[in-house]
Amino acid sequence: MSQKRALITGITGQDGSYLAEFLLQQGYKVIGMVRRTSTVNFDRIKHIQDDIEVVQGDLLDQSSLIEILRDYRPQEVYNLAAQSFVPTSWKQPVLTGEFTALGVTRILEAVRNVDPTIRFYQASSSEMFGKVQEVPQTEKTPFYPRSPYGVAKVYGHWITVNYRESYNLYACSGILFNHESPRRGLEFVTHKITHAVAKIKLGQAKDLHLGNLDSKRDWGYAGDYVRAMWLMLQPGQPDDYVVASGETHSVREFCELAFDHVGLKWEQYVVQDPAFMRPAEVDHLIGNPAKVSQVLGWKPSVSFPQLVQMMVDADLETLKKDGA
Ligand code: NAP
Ligand code: F7E
Repeated sequence: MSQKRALITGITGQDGSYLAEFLLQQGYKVIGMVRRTSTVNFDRIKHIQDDIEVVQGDLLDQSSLIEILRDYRPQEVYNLAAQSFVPTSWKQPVLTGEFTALGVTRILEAVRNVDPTIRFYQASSSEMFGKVQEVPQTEKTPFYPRSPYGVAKVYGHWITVNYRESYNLYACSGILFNHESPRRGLEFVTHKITHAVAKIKLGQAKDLHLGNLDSKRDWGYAGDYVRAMWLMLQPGQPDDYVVASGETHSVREFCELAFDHVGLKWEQYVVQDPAFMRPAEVDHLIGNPAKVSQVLGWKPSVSFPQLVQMMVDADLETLKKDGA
């Protein structure tokens, strides 16, 4: 049998790097789409760079998407590229809409025109639930997004469903709750906390400024969540799935565990800073992973405390190496 080919948009991001590793292990040829920048930013994929094919393209540029699909003929496309930081979506709402919303239509159009047998994964988000209408959230919970990012993701979700229903594409929307790792961008709250904990422990920082400590998230490990993306593209029929741990924890609890892990008390270091509060908040997310577990057999392998410890340990190690 010939080798399967998968295209990943957003391969330089957290999830793209884990998904690429996972697909290589499954024997795929992995094609990663990257946008042109004046300096390359391959930090997360440099260890697998020789094993993957990197191609230039941009979600803003329709013809680049069509050309990549024509040249590489993937059987699976994972659309992970997006402007993914929620606060930036208030500062750059139009750009966020272009990447995160309309970008999905551009790539779906490319799929439809070049090869409608391609199986398509859309990276949807629990941010679509926003001001939650139901607890816990399932595939049937109505959306109420609370940021331009959340609104853009709702568009991406529905255009994926619409192309499935209009053109019979094998298109799936994975509604993933927050997933983290040592490769998470430093601006997201989990990595911001673990990085600061490691710096404080090593005497390189004095405090940590955070916004809303009460907001609750359903946090999991990114390495587990990319497996769910692949599982969604394997069955006979496409469908949409919530992927979550089924547990919720506050930002305060995350701080407590992270500081505890290095023998410090979080209250002595964390400063609440209005600069990090959002114009509209998503207060309480908790997903119900029953469908993905029953239909696809997906289960997470890393618990919440293990995730926090993994991230703190990784930051300590990196900072020690950098200092040496
Ligand atoms: P991330 O680390 O921010 O990575 C985003 C990726 O998108 C980067 O590779 C970035 O490239 C690329 N990108 C941005 N704009 C692009 C454009 N116009 N054309 C081509 N590439 C572009 O995000 P992530 O955490 O891996 O998340 C992956 C996807 O899942 C995103 O769509 C995100 O919104 C969604 N999601 C994430 C979570 C989560 O908890 N992580 C949960 C639900 C959904 P550069 O390296 O050039 O910036
Ligand atoms: O915020 C609160 C903040 O930025 C989590 C993205 O991957 O997951 C992510 O979106 C919570 C929020 O992630 C700070 O107000 C407090 O309530 O880590 P975050 P997010 O907004 O949940 C979803 C599923 C995605 O799809 C997104 O792409 O933490 N918080 N203080 C803070 N957040 C940040 N960033 N920084 C703070 O100082």
